[in-house]
Amino acid sequence: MTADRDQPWHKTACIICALNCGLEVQTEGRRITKIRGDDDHPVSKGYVCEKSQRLDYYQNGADRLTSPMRRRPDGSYEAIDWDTAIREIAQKLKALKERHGGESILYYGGANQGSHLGGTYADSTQKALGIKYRSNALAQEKTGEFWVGGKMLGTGAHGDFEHCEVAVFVGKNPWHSHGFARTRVVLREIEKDPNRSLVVIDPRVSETAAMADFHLQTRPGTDAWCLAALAAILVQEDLVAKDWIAGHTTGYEQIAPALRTIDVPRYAATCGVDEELLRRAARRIAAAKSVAMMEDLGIQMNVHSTLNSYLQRLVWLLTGNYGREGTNNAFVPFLSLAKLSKGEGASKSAARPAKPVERRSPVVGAKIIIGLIPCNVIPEEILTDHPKRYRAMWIECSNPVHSLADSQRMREAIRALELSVVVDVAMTETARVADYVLPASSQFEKADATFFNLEFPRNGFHLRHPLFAPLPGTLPEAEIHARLIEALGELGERDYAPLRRAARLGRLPFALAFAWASARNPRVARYASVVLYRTLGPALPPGLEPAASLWGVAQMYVRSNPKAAALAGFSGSPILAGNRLFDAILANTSGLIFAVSDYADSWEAVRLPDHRINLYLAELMPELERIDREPLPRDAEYPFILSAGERRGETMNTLVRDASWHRKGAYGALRLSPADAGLLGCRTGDTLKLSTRRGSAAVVAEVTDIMRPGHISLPNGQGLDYRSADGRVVRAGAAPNELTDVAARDFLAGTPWHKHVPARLELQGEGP
Ligand SMILES: Nc1nc2c(c(=O)[nH]1)N[C@H]1C(S)=C(S)[C@@H](COP(=O)(O)OP(=O)(O)OC[C@H]3O[C@@H](n4cnc5c(=O)[nH]c(N)nc54)[C@H](O)[C@@H]3O)O[C@H]1N2
Ligand SMILES: Nc1nc2c(c(=O)[nH]1)N[C@H]1C(S)=C(S)[C@@H](COP(=O)(O)OP(=O)(O)OC[C@H]3O[C@@H](n4cnc5c(=O)[nH]c(N)nc54)[C@H](O)[C@@H]3O)O[C@H]1N2
Ligand code: SF4
Ligand SMILES: [Mo]
Repeated sequence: MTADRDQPWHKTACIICALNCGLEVQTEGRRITKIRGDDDHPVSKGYVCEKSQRLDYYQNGADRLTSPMRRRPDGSYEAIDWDTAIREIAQKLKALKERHGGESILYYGGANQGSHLGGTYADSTQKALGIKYRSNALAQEKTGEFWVGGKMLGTGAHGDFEHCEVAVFVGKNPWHSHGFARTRVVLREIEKDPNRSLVVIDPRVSETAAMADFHLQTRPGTDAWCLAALAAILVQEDLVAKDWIAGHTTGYEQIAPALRTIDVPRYAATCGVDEELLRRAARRIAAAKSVAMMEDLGIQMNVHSTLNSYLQRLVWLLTGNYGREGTNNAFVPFLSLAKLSKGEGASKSAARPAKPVERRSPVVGAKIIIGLIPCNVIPEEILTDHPKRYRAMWIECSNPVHSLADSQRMREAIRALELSVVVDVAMTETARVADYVLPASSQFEKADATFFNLEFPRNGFHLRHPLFAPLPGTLPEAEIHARLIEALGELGERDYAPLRRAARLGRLPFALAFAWASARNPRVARYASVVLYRTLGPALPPGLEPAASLWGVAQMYVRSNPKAAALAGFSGSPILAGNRLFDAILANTSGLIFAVSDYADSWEAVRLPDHRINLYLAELMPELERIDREPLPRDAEYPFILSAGERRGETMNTLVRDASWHRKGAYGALRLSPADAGLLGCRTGDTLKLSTRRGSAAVVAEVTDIMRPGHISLPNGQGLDYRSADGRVVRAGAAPNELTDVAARDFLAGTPWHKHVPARLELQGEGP
């Protein structure tokens, strides 16, 4: 791709991972032809990784949908028009609600990497249908972490890797997966600086581990022993930050005895890390002026998931690494993902604190965390004759048949529903089992944004303007939800008319009219996002209509965070400040800073008595005691440990479906150690049969010494059934969740053990 000097550059952002780096792109027709980092983006500041170059494979995938589809009894699909689709779906949803209540409908969506505005509109649909149960991808990775963070800190916290003296990554390979601004630049800076250190806990020599000063190369699945040993060394060698603990925390007296009795040499042997290396790492962490620490799927999708999230936090909290530069800090969210997940986006009710009632899923009784049903129990909540089972699912911007554990059961579960609706841009694995498939405009064909805003002390938000008109036949989610709510008879012209007039007069008259209308008309307050879309939307520049819900988010934000908003330049009366913030969001095509805080604010964010951090989680003590007694179980018939779903330079969940964008090495290769390859008699390029208790797949071997013997690793998001331009369906690579099991999950959060799947290998064929 060569840049055309005469062509304009358009501002947008990358939608592949949660960082959403700012981009400038050139286009030709409906294609994105040239891509570079946007230096004006306030967070990414010009940074991009190589994956951003491949976005046109998403925009112009051959299996983009251009018409609503209805499933025929024989499993084939027929195109239908939008009016028919919306009318039939509304009728069926209404009938289900009347017969079984809104609790019989499960909403799934709202947590993908690039598109969250749709979620603000789905909020109105959920209210209209009385939906009570929701889930999304966060409930198969981050809910355990959210639960622990809530109990210990009463807030989320994000590591300040840019300024830390010591960076610690546990089950996280930021070189490929990213996770904080300008990731690779920051990693290289830490690597080069002799006064800073990098600690990585990973069984693989990942790209990040290869840069580390301390690589704790654990046996797969033994992080609980490794982290407990680190915490124990801190206590036993008297390395804890005593004054800080006394001044800022509670529960030390309860957790310290448990850590004091831990047999460090035995734990080191269990996790397979040299005891002296563990001790040196603990001492380095304790001696540092600042430590930033981050966990990810390597421990979250693993045995002891929630316990690991707890022990990981103990390491940085026992050493006093919170609420200062270079440590871990509470960021000010624009709209928190927890609120969006709970259906509290863009509506007035979000201003009220949530009631602290414990909720459970209706069939299995699984703990609901941040409003989400654990993904792993969804099939069990459907495939039953329990009267409270889910009978319908609305699935948006996600591909659960491919991305959730046990694809076979997920397919079966969706087929068992009385109604399933998928909103997607492509004919995905999930769409292929749904009753109705609604084609969405792509993320470059509508205004869109995410609420993955985790920066501190200056937090940024970026509204992306559309690059293209919607592909004919597609609609943005905002329009789909508005039409559905109107078809349900919940909103109409009578609700919109006064507000439309006010919107034409300006933001202040609109704000006053909206406040007046929502006080008098309960439908306006209830369905705020759709009302905003239908009334304020038309007064926005063409193409920005779906940004209308952000007016509500901006108003709520300045009310809940007046100080951070004022420091970012949005001060004064809340209505005016909210209006100014909204207008600034529309005008700043590279994004803007909406929150400025200082480190002391991290303490305000600790929503626990006296703003004290809690170091003792009684609920996890039985687990901590159990690891002291019980070794990790082994499955003799399936001797390998498979990590199903590694992030690589050529993976992007299932956003890009066309495998031909991949250029380097074998697509979908299974990585294994030279020692294991020797025993199997296999070389790179050979085909192996990979089996688990749930399924098997043929995979291409990649023999590499980055793997520990006994540990094998399959990439994430591959094995998609891609319909190419000539109509053929091609599958490249193996779909990881044909091999995983819903029952392998955390006792508390229900998070799956995808990084710890017992597996077997057999040589099937020799490579070229
Ligand atoms: N390129 C690319 N980047 C992405 C994505 C993508 O699809 N492609 N997806 C994004 C998403 S949705 C997410 S959630 C993040 C995930 O980001 P990460 O969690 O960093 O990604 P993974 O590669 O799944 O797992 C991280 C590491 O866990 C290690 N691991 C495996 N078993 C164990 C174990 O027993 N203990 C420990 N300590 N580590 C173990 C693996 O070797 C791997 O290096 O990435 C995001 N970024
Ligand atoms: N075994 C195993 N399974 C895993 C993982 C693993 O490591 N191992 N990782 C897990 C993790 S961390 C995550 S986050 C999940 C991700 O899994 P999902 O949450 O299911 O996300 P994606 O696979 O990215 O699917 C996004 C879908 O949105 C569609 N889409 C794209 N743009 C738009 C749009 O503008 N509108 C609409 N309506 N749809 C759109 C895409 O076509 C795609 O079907 O996968 C999980 N699954
Ligand atoms: S770091 Fe993530 S958002 Fe940024 S360019 Fe790479 S894939 Fe895209
Ligand atoms: Mo994820």
